[in-house]
Amino acid sequence: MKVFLYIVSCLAILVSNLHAIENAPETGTPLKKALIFGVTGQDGIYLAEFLLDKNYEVHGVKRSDSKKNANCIDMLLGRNSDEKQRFVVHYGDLRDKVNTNNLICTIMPDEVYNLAAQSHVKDSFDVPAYTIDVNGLGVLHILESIRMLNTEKSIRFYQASTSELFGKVHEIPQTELTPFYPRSPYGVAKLCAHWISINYREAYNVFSCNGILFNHESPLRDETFVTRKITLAASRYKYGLQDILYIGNLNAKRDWGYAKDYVEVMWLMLQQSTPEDYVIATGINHTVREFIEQAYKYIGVDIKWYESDQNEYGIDTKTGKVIVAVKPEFFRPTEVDVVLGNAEKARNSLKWMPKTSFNELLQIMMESDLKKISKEIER
Ligand code: NAP
Ligand code: F7E
Repeated sequence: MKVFLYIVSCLAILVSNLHAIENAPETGTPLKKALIFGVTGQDGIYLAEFLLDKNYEVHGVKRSDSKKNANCIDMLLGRNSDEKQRFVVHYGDLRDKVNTNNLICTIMPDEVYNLAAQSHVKDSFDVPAYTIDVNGLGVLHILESIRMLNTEKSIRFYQASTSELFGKVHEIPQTELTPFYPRSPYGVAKLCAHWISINYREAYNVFSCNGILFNHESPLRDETFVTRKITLAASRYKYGLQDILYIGNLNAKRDWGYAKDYVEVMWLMLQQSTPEDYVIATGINHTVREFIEQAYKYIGVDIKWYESDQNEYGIDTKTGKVIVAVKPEFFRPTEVDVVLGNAEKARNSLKWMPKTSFNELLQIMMESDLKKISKEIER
């Protein structure tokens, strides 16, 4: 009986401790340490912010010459107080395995998020070897460090996989079981990363998860990606700073979500009892043409399209002037024509769903860029 009571009281303490951990205040001693490769990127900034809000100690790796999102990095550093260094920036490059190993060895994080990549699909055709070096081999360097340091049990690993793996799609919509057919050096490099992450999970029990994320955008999206290129062009048009938006394939279809919604699910994957791969998407897709029409509609401009393919152009129905024109230089040697994700597994297992609709995303991006351009004019 005594033994039974002892076990019951131990269990009660354990359960109350677990409850305390789950409901731990958002301030106080940090619960966990995260290491983010690619902290200066769109997702890196949002993820760092998200984890700091969860009271993590966040270590971000940036390349020494990176100027990307410098104001956001400063803002995150501003959250440090004298007593608490909860956001720390380290210099690094995924191509340097000594650097990667040293970072993991000295920080000894609980969670590693690999968001670092040469992430421009079109650029990857110009720098294929570099892209494979960073996006493929770079991931191996992280996994090998985790293994060599015998930290398979203590470190959980997130790999930024991508809908670009589906490329020339075998089925619509795409799930975790859809076969891959990448269409660019970027996609091929990410396929290597995807499989090496699965291989280290199966061979060495590394807790590694691939998040197969479909396109996600925000005001922090780099200006060379199509959504941001469009919201900036429409905003400049409104203020008379840009006449024509030169664009590539108008008919490509993407499943666009909001980056802030997507970083939450990266974290959720690493909180599960088993490491798995998940498709993350909204389940709705739009053409580049639709994105342009909606962005210009936001500033009160309707577009009428003329001609087709590489000669296509759009005019402002009020003024009759050309405001969009297709330029062959923005086309890719091989294109991913259409992607559409089915995130049912994430919905059922992680209880995750995107919160932001396509129209809300467009509004967030347009508002931000209109503000940015009007401020630039004031200066
Ligand atoms: P991003 O804005 O282009 O950020 C990429 C990050 O990687 C930057 O911090 C960049 O640092 C860093 N980086 C580049 N080369 C590096 C190297 N050699 N060593 C270390 N760091 C390096 O990309 P994102 O949109 O945030 O995407 C995050 C990750 O998700 C990427 O891996 C991307 O491929 C993947 N992904 C993105 C999407 C999407 O729609 N956004 C969808 C699926 C998957 P610098 O500041 O030095 O350039
Ligand atoms: O292109 C077409 C282009 O460069 C979207 C990365 O985050 O998401 C991103 O890759 C579509 C393509 O993104 C222009 O041909 C037309 O069909 O914005 P994007 P992406 O290639 O889909 C995936 C999931 C990732 O993993 C990547 O890291 O738009 N398009 N005209 C254009 N694209 C660009 N960039 N510029 C144009 O002028």
